[in-house]
Amino acid sequence: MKQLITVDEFIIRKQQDLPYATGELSGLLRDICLACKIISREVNKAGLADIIGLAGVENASGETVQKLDILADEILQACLQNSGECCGIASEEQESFVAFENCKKAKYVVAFDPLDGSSNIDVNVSIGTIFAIYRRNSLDGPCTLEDFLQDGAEQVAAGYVLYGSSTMLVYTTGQGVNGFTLDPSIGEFCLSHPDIKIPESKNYSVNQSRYKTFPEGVRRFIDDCVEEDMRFRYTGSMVADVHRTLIKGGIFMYPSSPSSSSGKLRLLYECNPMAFVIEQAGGAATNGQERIMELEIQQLHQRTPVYIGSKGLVERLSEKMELLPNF
Ligand code: P6P
Repeated sequence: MKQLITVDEFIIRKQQDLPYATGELSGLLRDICLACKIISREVNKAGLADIIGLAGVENASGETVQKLDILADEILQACLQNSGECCGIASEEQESFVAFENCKKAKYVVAFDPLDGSSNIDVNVSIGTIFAIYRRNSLDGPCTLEDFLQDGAEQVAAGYVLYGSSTMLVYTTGQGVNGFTLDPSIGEFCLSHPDIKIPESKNYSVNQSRYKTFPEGVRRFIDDCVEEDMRFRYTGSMVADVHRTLIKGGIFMYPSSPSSSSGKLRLLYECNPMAFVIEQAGGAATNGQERIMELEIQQLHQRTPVYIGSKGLVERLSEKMELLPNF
């Protein structure tokens, strides 16, 4: 039988490789895993319980919120507040950040999208949780907004949990990318994809229905993808589309448009964490001109165009955009 390594064991082994590690980050990662195991249980029974469907309220981005979004947000906030290693959180589902009065001295803040792709919930398409962990910059006392407005390059850890045909955790602490599959029979994330590297391959993923609204460079790049018979896949769930891009290779794109010059996806809790994972797997992530993880962030829910995936395709896309005018 293949050796079974749980994420807890993996984190402890990795921590032993980091002499300066004092265990707080490891503890925080384990608490995020606990929250996502609970969310996975709720997502997997959603079709059975009367918690599916719209909650009738709007989130900070003005999008109609599904009940599971609220539940996932509450579960993550509760687990992080109880962890003792987190002094505050920022969530897609909450207008402002939340400072944990009971953890004023904790070293880390966490930003997350509790349930990304929620428009897919009632059609049973994969959805996911995305998280980013930063060291706080503020001194002891309640965390501040500036603790969350750090460049993506300052992330100490980031990753996602995909609630798909199986529930999978993928994360990085800056020493490569590893994937863990949840074994529901023992309630453990088990190492299934060690040291993931993104291949170069001819796949592209974009909401083709918005083709006419894309910058000219993006349209020319897509024309080349079609001309070269590249495989096209798009689910409308960022975690599922980026995870497939990580495993199979290719490029995921959410461009700007005349109606949204910054695109749709959020820098803090969607694009930066995904960029950290993809770069650590050997890929690239840009907004068409600049590296995602070097973009200046001024608001919690700030949006950015994003082009992320295999380095070769991201570079080809960026060259097209440099040569051709944008909006
Ligand atoms: P569109 C889901 O609502 C989401 O935030 C991402 O998960 C996904 O990539 C994107 O929006 C899909 O947006 O405009 O293609 O439906």
